[in-house]
Amino acid sequence: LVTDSKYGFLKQLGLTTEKNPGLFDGRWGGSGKVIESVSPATGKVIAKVRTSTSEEANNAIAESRKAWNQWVLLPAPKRGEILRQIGMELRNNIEPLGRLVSLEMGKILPEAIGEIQEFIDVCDYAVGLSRMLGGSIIHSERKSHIILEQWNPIGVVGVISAFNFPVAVYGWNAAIAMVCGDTVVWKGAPTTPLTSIATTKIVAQVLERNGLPGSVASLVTGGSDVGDTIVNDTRVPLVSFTGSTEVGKNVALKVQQRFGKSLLELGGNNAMIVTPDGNLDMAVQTAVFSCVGTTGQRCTSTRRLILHSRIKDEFLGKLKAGFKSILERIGDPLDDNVLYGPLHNQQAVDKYKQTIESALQNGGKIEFGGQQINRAGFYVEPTIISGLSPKVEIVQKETFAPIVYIFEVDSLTDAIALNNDVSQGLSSALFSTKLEDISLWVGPLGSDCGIVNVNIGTSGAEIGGAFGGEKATGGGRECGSDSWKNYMRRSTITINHGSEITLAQGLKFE
Ligand code: UN1
Repeated sequence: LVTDSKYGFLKQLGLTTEKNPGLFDGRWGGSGKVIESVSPATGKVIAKVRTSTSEEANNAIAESRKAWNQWVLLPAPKRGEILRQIGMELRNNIEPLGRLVSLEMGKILPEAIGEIQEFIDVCDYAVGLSRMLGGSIIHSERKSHIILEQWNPIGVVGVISAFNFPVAVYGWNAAIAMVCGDTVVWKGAPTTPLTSIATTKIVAQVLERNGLPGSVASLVTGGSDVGDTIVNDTRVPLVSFTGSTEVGKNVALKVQQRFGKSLLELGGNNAMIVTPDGNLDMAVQTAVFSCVGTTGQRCTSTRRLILHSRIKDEFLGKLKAGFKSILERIGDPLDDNVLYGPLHNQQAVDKYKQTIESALQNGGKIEFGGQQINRAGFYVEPTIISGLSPKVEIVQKETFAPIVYIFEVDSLTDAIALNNDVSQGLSSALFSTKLEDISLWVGPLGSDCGIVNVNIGTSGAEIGGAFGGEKATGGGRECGSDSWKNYMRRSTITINHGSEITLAQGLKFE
């Protein structure tokens, strides 16, 4: 672990210079291979972490299942009280944990802090939910019968999350799963192991202080072999996976093979439509954040801008000015005043470059950016590309980088058709103040995405709504609304409180 005095927050989070075990199953350990955590801002190693073997992951599932026997018996409001304490502990650690996310993932500090806030918000949500996990009572067709619906905890939930939101996505899943009476085995991204360790320490400490097994929130670290252990294990009835469509599809198929359930948050290819009736300045301001915020590495980042021909030139001019102002705010994501940090790793830089090259080969015009930035770490310029056919491969697929494609249309119907003409269906946004436009956009012939915004960008969702998308995004919904139902199993209960047996459908069997 780096010992630079600038990184004092690592010690505050209980990370030591001695050993950094990446396995927690009630005890810290791990005997898998050692991986390096690299700072995206410098390209230098921050720490070495020992991963878990598949066998150890297997054992973590067993420990988590054992812990379930105790956890599931706590009444839901008591589980809510534990989530309240986790939320408090996160509040106490918001600054150091935010700094760690910024150091290890590479997003700017305010966004990293925002991500911890997202976990805190979902803890608060879970506290409320703990007294509202209601079922329904249904009228029976039979005399002296009653039908009830009870939602029961499902068991061990496997959470496999990505590097770009190394705390929040775990938080959404863990807080809701735990309040529903499930235990969790988490595999974070192999490139953000310190964040996973520090977050698990915070959660486990609260559990243990309350006399509960820390393995209610277990952690495994490693590559796809460790992930596969979770995916293939029948003791894990639900696997929540966040990552690429390609990997997610395999996860879904494997989980389905054993009749498990999967909750998928896969790729997005999010578009923002700007009409002549939208507020152009608001649209530009939000487009800058949606395109280049988190250096274009949110699943919800804007990848396509669909502009009405009447405002296209004006919008593009203003957007370029916005991007230009970002260039002056590039720097170390931990430093004040920086708005734009590096990509996560070299692989991301390579993909960025390949995409730019392919854009040029396909007749695209670079309106802004397009180059790697000459400094240490993984920095690239925020980029605007026009002149591509919407059908070309790079436009159809998600590149996790700050690249946005411009398209021009003459009507909202054409814009909606373009919006929907990709395989993914996560987020979408419309800028308009016309009631007809907005109604069309949010209705059956409008956006086919899970997130359908009006006069805000494609990214930056709150936790209160259900988060997720359709089509190749995987169909999962996490966080707010009734997403909790994914983490429980439904029991349909018919009770006969009379003194005769009657059959449904009026059937006589005598
Ligand atoms: C993700 O990129 O995986 O809506 C999640 C947003 C954030 C979450 C993004 N609240 O942009």
